[in-house]
Amino acid sequence: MVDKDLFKEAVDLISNSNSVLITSHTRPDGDACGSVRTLSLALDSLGKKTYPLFLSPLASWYEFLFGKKVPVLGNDVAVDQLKEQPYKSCDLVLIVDTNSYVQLPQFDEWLKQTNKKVLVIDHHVTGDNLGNLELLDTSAAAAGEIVYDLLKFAGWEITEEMAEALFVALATDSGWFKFANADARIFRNAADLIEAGANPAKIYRQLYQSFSPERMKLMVRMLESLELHLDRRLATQIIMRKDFDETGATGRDTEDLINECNRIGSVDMAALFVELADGGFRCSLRSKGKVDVRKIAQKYGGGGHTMASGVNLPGPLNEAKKTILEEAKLQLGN
Ligand SMILES: [Mn+2]
Repeated sequence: MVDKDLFKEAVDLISNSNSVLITSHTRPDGDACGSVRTLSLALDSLGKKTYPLFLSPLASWYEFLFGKKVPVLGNDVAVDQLKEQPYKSCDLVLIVDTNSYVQLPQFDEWLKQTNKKVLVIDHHVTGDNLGNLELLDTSAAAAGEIVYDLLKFAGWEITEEMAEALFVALATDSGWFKFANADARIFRNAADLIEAGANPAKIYRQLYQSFSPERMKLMVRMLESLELHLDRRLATQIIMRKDFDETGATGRDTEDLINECNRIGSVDMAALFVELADGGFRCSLRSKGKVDVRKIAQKYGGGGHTMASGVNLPGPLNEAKKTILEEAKLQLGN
């Protein structure tokens, strides 16, 4: 739990602000989307002007959370436009579900030179201390849990819409309440949110039964690339640019696909390599507990959690794979 004094400071900071820019990490996941949505709604109802902004497009299955499209930096808003209205008059920047520059591509340039107040709400162990004030709780399974704690502390009304968005944050960051972070606290919070109006069956359908055919085809490609190493304890999978071209899927369609091969019993660690436009690879890492994938990601400039991390590696593919294989070997032995 975040210290009560810090919650008080955060409530004061928000209360004293008029216009708030709200953002989260690139490749926004359910926690990022649910937390940004909830904070926007909460601050709207306090009479604040809110400007949610994403740093890359969100996956289609999170769109139902938002009444209207949230602008994406680089697509709808150029970085230079952050110096203009309406962003110019924002007197608070709220960053949720990350505290790292590397997770805020392009936005970081602006952030480094702005003198606006910054409030960070995050549950990651690693961070660059981006905030003037930071609500950090590494025991929270999702940043949405800290947002929920803040709303309860402040006594702000939690509407049905907010309960739904928070439920999405909790459910997705815990793999629908099945990862190791699914503790009693998250189940209690989830129960509260259901009582506040969140509908789990409806949300499940929106999140997990709404694939596009293109995404399904991309998943097939990925599964075909499956290789097992280190006595079948490390699984690697690959998605190349041509897989996107030939299936019609886009980058945002890769979210969550990494978790598929963790269904194999012998697998302790999984790595998914997604080829980037510059020839490098976005490498997502998952562990079932024996490997600390954050250590690996951090060593190469990435970050995340013990059991779920990500890092960008230079190409070619063989070199990127070799790097991960060597690191996995160090921790798994063999
Ligand atoms: Mn999160």
